Amino acid sequence: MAYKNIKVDTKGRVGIITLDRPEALNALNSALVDEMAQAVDAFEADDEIGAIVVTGSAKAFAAGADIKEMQGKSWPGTYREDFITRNWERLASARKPTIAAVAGYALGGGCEMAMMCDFIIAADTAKFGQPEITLGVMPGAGGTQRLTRFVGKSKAMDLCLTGRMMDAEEAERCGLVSRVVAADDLLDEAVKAAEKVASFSLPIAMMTKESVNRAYETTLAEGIRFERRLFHAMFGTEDQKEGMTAFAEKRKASFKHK
Ligand code: CO8
Repeated sequence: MAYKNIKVDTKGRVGIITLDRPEALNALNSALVDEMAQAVDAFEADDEIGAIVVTGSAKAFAAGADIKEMQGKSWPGTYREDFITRNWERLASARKPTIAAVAGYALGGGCEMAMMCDFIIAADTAKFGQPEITLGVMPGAGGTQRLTRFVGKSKAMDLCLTGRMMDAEEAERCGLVSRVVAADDLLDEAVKAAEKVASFSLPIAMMTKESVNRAYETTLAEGIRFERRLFHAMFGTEDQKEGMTAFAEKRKASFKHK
């Protein structure tokens, strides 16, 4: 598949999607969002892939939706074509685990794209923000929703209403990112984490992801019930037998279902 706005690579069982519009700090245009969906489709269908890393450049993960593409748009055209977001949620709906590796700017749609991944590893150079208000609009791809669930109302309101950026340290402190690493090590660290995830049983990792995500969609009692159903079902897998037998035999588990 020939992509124009992203690059796609693999390392072992890790699929790597790199946003690649250096002339525009990886601003997300419609074509890029469509290509992202295609790349996710391809990795999801590939039995050799167990986890996906999404990354950008040293200067920008993505500086937001492409303002020059959006500038002349009008309503109801945006609504009718479901402008830019028609394939947007494909990354969020990936069933295989996904990790965002963020260096530099992750603004607007860039921050929203990172938040669609299962977790974010940030370089110490990362800057997150929802500056849409400075452009006369508001976040349109999860910024008011995912950000609020991840960092709470006060911080989300602060970022969305002032349009200010927060650095990696603040992002880690408020729970938006799982860890901060040196910029030079970002991709290695993200791929290492993805390789670790991909070394486990894939169906177990997928169910774990599904269960954590359920926490954002349901009540605690229903979420606990959902978790328990999956947990009990895992005892029907060979990988549960292998994982627990390997522990008892003091050896490394070799999971069958990758
Ligand atoms: N869109 C289009 N082009 C951009 C964008 C963007 N978001 N960001 C940067 N560029 C371009 C610049 O125009 C410039 O191009 P040129 O060289 O042709 O003039 C080039 O990238 C380099 O940028 P700068 O010269 O501005 O670089 P600086 O280092 O001086 O500044 C900043 C970096 C601070 C990141 C600055 O570029 C900036 O403020 N960018 C815009 C950030 C922003 O407002 N983002 C939010 C966009 S709105 C949005 O994301 C809405 C989301 C709704 C749904 C999204 C679904 C995908």
